Amino acid sequence: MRTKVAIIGAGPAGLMLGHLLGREGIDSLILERQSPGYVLQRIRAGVLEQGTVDLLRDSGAGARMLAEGLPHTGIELSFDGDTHRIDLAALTGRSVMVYGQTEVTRDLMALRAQSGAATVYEAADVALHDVGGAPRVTYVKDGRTHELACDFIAGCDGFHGVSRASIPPSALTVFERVYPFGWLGVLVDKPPVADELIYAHHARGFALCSMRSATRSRYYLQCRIEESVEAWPDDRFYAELRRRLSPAAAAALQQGVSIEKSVAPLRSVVVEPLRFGRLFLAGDAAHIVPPTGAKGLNLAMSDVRCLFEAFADHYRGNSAAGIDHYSARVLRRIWKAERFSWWMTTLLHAFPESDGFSRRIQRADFDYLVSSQAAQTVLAENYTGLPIEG
Ligand code: RFL
Ligand code: PHB
Repeated sequence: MRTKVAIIGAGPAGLMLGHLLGREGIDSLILERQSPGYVLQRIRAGVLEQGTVDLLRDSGAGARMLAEGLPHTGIELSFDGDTHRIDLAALTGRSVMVYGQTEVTRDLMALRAQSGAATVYEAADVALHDVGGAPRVTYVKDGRTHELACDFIAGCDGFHGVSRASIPPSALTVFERVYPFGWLGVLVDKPPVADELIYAHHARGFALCSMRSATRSRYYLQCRIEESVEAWPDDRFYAELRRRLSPAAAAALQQGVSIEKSVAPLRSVVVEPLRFGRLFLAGDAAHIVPPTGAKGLNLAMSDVRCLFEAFADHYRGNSAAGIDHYSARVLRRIWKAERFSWWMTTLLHAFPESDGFSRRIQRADFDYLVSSQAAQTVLAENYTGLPIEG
């Protein structure tokens, strides 16, 4: 078997790359370890930047998002109960779209099935070979070993995938920050507490009120890394959430029976460079951001847009420039998103080791933000998404 681009992973990064390549007539094969059902039941991100919305729409993958997604022109920040709205649209002329990662994935899966391009689900033991020369990928499907020869491999297989692990450690530098807490998330079929997202700092820890639709809410609480969901029955979760919100938001909160509950650790990771021979890393395979800035899914999308442009340049004009510059080009933007996600996390969370000095600096950061249009513009520009340069 042979394809031009072997894509490892059918998350949003892999599916979007396959979609963009297919529109350009460049064939690809996607290898995914899990089943389609498993991929679709993972509850993850919920906010799409303007650039992600534009990419989905302009590539013909945005119809349902445009019909069913919720455009948001602002977010609310709350600090020890004091609230302030950041008017994203007035500050930047840009907005965001609330549309779940699950739905983006479902739409891209449907387009790929329609296009006839191949995706092998439940591909076990995926292994990359001869990445520096004539790359091949082997995998086991239905008990048989298959081999796929290709021009390039796109490692879109997330943080625990095989692609990054196939690069010799001596060829990669890993930059990492682990935060001393996680997020406990709940999905519930109740209307959201407010029309817009609420990011709340409280001495007891961060809280986020998000949503998936007018009838489905997504709530998060900062928790210990090793927290177990069993320790958080719904009554305890909602009581804690109410304590961390402003009185008005707490009063509007509708409690329901959670349909999903999970704990995710928070960390910042970037590996450099994002290329090893003919293997390219994109999305969570290349970097992790803490979810506070809502950047993970959006970075995956901007990475694959750049990777697609690099491959398209190569196949159209035999120019290697795009491929040679991919890593440096996307890393500049990745680091800006890392900085923003780290800053939002630092502003809004309660750090176990923090003393009176750092708590007052945090409060001053919030007070400065609400009093300065310049500071709010910085937040709004980053939240709605920075341009792709180069
Ligand atoms: P994904 O979505 O992890 O997809 C990678 C795919 O690769 C497959 N895979 C393999 N396939 C073949 N062979 C192997 N050896 C393989 N190993 C893995 C996996 O099964 C999977 O289908 O990465 P991608 O496409 O780069 O997309 C990135 C986003 O998913 C991610 O950045 C965000 O979801 C991060 N994230 C969140 N971001 C937000 O902005 N807001 C959130 O609320 C939010 N919640 C989350 C998250 C990530 C989580 N993870 C990774 C555990 C919650 C969680 C739990
Ligand atoms: C979500 O809805 O899951 C969500 C929204 C905003 C974030 C993180 C997660 O910053």
